[in-house]
Amino acid sequence: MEWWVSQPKIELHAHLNGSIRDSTLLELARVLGEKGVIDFAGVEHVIKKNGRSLPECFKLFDLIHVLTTDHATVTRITKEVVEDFAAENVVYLELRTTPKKNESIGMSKRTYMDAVIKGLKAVDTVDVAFTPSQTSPENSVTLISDACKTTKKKIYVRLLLSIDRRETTSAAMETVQLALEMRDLGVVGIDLSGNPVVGEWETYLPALKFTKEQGLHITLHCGEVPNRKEIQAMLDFLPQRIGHACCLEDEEWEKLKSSKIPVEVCLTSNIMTQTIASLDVHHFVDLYSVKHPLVLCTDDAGVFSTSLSHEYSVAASSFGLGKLEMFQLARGAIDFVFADDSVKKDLREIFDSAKRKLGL
Ligand code: 6MZ
Repeated sequence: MEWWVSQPKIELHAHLNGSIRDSTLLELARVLGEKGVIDFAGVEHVIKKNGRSLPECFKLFDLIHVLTTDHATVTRITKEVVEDFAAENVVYLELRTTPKKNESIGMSKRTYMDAVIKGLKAVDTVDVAFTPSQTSPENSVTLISDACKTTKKKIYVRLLLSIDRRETTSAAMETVQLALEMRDLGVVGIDLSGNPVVGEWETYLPALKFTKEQGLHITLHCGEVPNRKEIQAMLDFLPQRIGHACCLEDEEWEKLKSSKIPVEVCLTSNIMTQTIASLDVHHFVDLYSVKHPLVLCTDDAGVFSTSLSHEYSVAASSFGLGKLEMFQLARGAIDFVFADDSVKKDLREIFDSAKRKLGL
């Protein structure tokens, strides 16, 4: 594990509320239990449980949202999640989250996101680099040129706003508008996620088309469950990346390969949710062997008790890959990040310097 921790890594598929430390979730649950809002004894075993089916995961997310959705907690979990990724040498993190509304506590999608940004600014063991703003420089936090001068561990963080599949067309559109408003604050794209058996592709399509027209990047959860019509429509839409791609049939498989759309592969998540029966039949093997662009990711490091270093370790041992091959896999992900070319250039330098230090 030490080796996989020491290697620089890029995380492109991490859901904020799925990446919370268990200890934090238990603490939050205990506090709400004491206030009589929830039954702590009833939820404690749900949080501690290891191994969950896909439907159980979405039930857990509903519970997590009860525990986390106030401004101060959103700020706290954002800070902790970024710190945890930085601590294991993730040098670039694209963190995704679903902006939430909760009128009873005065939360709008915008104030939810402001709380996320506050969490990023609160990270003190790392430098969080936002896109230097052309229009409002006061909004940019630690510019990368400043970060380079420090000796602290540096992590680039960019944000993706998620559309939940339970949302309506207008709610999805609101999220895209918000992403556009927050471009100068590190928001680089839109994700479509949520329970894959809920909702219809046509509902989100107008918002996703608008996203494309506006030049924001798009990644879609695609093929987490079998749904040929939707998978084909998603691939035809040509998003910049897709997540999972577990349940593709031959025809879609060929479409994916010829499209060269990079795939965010989440091994532990796929196995724990029983989306894929076992690692030896995981599509990583096929995609890797034909050099299809792919990146290893955690999905929900908290919910699945994993880390990105663990995902690298699992891939190396399960698929017989060596240290250099794994390093190259991580470095290759630079090409698919949604940040601009100057960030990509800096990441290449970070990886090349680490390669020398690691003796690869
Ligand atoms: C689909 C998932 C997911 O947005 O509240 N999410 N959507 N498939 C998955 N695979 C297991 N894991 C997480 O983070 C939690 C939300 O991310 C989505 C779900 O909508 C979940 O409610 P945020 O920060």
